[in-house]
Amino acid sequence: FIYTISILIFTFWLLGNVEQRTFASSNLKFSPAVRRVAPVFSRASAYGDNVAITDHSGSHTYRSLYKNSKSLAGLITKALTCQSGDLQGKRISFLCANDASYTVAQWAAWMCGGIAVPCTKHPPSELEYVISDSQSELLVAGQPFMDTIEPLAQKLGLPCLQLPTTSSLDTLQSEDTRMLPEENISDWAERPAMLIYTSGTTGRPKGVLHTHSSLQAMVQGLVSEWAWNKDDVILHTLPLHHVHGIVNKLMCPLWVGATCVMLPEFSAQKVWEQLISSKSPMVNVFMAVPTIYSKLIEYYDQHFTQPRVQDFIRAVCKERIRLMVSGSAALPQPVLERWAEITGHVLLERYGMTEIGMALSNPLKGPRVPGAVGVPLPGVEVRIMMTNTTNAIIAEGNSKGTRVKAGLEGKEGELLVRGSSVFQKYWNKPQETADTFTEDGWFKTGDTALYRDGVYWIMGRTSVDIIKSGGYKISALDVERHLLAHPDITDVAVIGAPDPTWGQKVTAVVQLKKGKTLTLSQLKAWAREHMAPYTIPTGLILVEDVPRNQMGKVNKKDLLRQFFPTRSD
Ligand code: MLC
Ligand code: AMP
Repeated sequence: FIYTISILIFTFWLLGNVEQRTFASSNLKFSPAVRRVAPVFSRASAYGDNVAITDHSGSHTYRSLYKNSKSLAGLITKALTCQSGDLQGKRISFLCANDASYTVAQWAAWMCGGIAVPCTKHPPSELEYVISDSQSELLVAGQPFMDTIEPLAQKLGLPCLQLPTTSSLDTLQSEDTRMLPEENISDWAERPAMLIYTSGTTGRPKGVLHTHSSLQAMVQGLVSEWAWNKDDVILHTLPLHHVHGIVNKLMCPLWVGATCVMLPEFSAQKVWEQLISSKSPMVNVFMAVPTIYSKLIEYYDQHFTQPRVQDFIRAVCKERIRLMVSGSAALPQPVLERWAEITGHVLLERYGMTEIGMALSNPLKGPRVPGAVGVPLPGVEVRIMMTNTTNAIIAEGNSKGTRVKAGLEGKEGELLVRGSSVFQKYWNKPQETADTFTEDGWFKTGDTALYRDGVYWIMGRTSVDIIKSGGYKISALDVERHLLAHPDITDVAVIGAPDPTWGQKVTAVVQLKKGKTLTLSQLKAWAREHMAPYTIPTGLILVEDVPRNQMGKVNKKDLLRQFFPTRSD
């Protein structure tokens, strides 16, 4: 008996202490607990009159968000003349400001069983692409966007619903909400929930389909690791068409009954005002992309020059704020260090992606290693694979630990991810979906990573054609496609020039038609009509010839070395 107990204890010890052990042939297995899956709105009744969101129009309780979403859901099912009320799988595109109306539209889409497709203020041609590619059946326009959405709805022959102003969401009335399926749906887990558009290396943006199950896995992983609770108040300043803004900063607080203070857009001044304001609700959680922290530091250095003010800011941030997170792009060490000086907070850096939610995170408690992204979140398995033909596994781990193959310690490879937060598929793109998974179900992130000193490090993208600027992922090839439509451009190569504030700067190396001239401001003015704002080049280099090899390919690494020698090498 003692012998058996000893074997059991030893086995548990081995499972719990897999750090840095040599590879055995079997995989590390992670079996997540069986979860009951239900959308975030189903928890609203438990939080009743707690404030869910404050925005420019005032406060919105959980009760009012729920009621108004239900009314909108009733209007949606009526507009789509759906007898059963269950719009299972139908896509509903919505364009709302960063305020309570966004959540009402999102919850309404889910209450009628549909798929929420969040849109953002892009030029009409780009918006039309998302609406058409997702085959949306109905459009919802928040107050300021009816003029943008209505013409598209007419062009595409789609019904369109207009929301009242955010301060009068309570006036939303639906004749009959009894038909709504939300209370009768029992199969939420595998139901598709949201399509988020993201850039790939090639082609136009792809719709990443998440189910209610994968969304809930993302939310629950973060709620438990970062100790979200109902007393939290988060300041929200991010766009609402990407997982960072949608899941980490909006769904997580609403999941636990906390409060989300929403700013209409990022403004360094407004963020500082909110962070140090003593008006209730007082912010105690903040999350942003590195560019935002850079911009906040810049504002601080310009405006808060008096030592007494600086002491006050540091004291308030230290005392009131419990968590400050950075992600979506690599956090430069000078930013981390300066932020710690200013606020007393060592930013918690984590790593994620539209297709997988958050995968790796530094700890809430315990040492945060500058430049590293920590270890896998609960429910997430990761691998680092050699990218040469051997396809050898360098390291493999989960939240309990990581094993490294002997002799390959510290080697770089492609990061692969598996787990319940991974997306289901790219919308209508079976080949791309198949190509991005290994045969045994690992998602290939396209990021280069290594495992050293007990933590993971992201070393950059495998492809030079993916640019990260301000936390946005941008396809260089998609930008080139747009720029080639410019009447004076004959050839172009787009590269991501290193930039201390933005991470990378979208830079166009352009060959013009004979006798033509082009300035950066002219190019920007032209591009505003056609391109999403953050994809517009902020650097322009005119060349006689875009250098191409015999295969007609541009060597972008060479171009980067040629034009940005000190910074890219
Ligand atoms: C833009 N500008 C640049 C530049 N990029 N100038 C120099 N170099 C660059 N790289 C210029 C613009 O042309 C414009 O000039 C001016 O700067 C302001 O640009 P803006 O875009 O209007 O800036 P701002 O509104 O201040 O927005 C910055 C930002 C925004 C950081 C707040 O980019 C943002 O919200 N980023 C977050 C993206 C995000 O949520 N990503 C998460 C993806 S999910 P002009 O002359 O035109 O005025 C994901 C997974 C995960 O990644 O892990 O989270
Ligand atoms: P997106 O496709 O917009 O969701 O962007 C995901 C990409 O952002 C990842 O594949 C990484 O390249 C990058 N990323 C996210 N977080 C980090 C981080 N902490 N450090 C470095 N890169 C990051």
